[in-house]
Amino acid sequence: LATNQRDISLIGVPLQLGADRAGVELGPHALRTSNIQQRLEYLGHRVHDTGDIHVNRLDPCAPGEKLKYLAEIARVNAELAQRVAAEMRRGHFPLVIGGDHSVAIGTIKGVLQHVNRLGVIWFDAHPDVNTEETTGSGNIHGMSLAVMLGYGHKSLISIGGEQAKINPRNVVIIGARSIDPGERIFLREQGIRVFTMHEIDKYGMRAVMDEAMERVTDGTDGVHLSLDLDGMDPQEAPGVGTPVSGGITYRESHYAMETLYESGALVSAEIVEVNPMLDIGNKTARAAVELAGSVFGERIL
Ligand code: 4U7
Ligand code: MN
Ligand code: MN
Ligand code: MN
Repeated sequence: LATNQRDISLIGVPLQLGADRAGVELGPHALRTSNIQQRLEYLGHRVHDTGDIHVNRLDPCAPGEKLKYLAEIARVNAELAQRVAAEMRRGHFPLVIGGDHSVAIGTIKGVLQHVNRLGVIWFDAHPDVNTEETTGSGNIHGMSLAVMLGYGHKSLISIGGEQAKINPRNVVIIGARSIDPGERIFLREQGIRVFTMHEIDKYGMRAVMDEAMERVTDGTDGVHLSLDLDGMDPQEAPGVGTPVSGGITYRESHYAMETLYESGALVSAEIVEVNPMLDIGNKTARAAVELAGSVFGERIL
């Protein structure tokens, strides 16, 4: 059992407007019915399920739009940032369950109200650093990390104040294998450390996590985990909207989560992009809950 018991606040965000495929809005429900609360309570934590943030249903937006559903995504994330900040104010660990990856904007903006210098682990097949200028899809879930670095539409970067952003030195991306041309330039300009699948193959997850933890804890006051399930291999996590072959294995994923727990530096997390409508036998939701267990101290022995 975990010795370091926490108050964990679950915040559901059934948001799909940032992504193309329907179904990711059912992610919070799938994680709850896969017993995320019970799993964390079994480890000795107190879990407070604060319910879901309301998301409005909208008519399809115009084709070719470069920031699809911007207004509602900004509204939901502004509310999420307030909820996250309020949970941290009462000493709780915010665990946000999505929803598409645009919810990272609200989570991190909320965390930044409490933690000035925040390190970020971005576990993902994609770096999510597109902007209005570089995006091909117009989907905001492919832009959330850029927003956290201060690049993007005003209505997103202004949530929680424009000064609330992260330092590219303290961001690492783990598992990247689908990077758009504009994103490649952005990552290079920002000097962000990207551990592609090539690095994971070459050095192994242990060495990757050693360097990753060093970077995200260097001069920071806490670390945020942004866990996009498409970082895992689609054979082990098929229920995602933008699957990319050749991903992180089940065991490598757990090793990474276990390392985060052991660091004691984690202050917040989100689990995103689980799409039950594309899942096979609830495999992805189950993997997400099992990874959450490892993040909060679950061990084999
Ligand atoms: B996710 C993409 F073009 N880069 O911008 C885009 F490949 O949160 C995918 O990581 C974004 O799942 C994927 O639409 C966003 C695409
Ligand atoms: Mn409490
Ligand atoms: Mn993502
Ligand atoms: Mn992704």
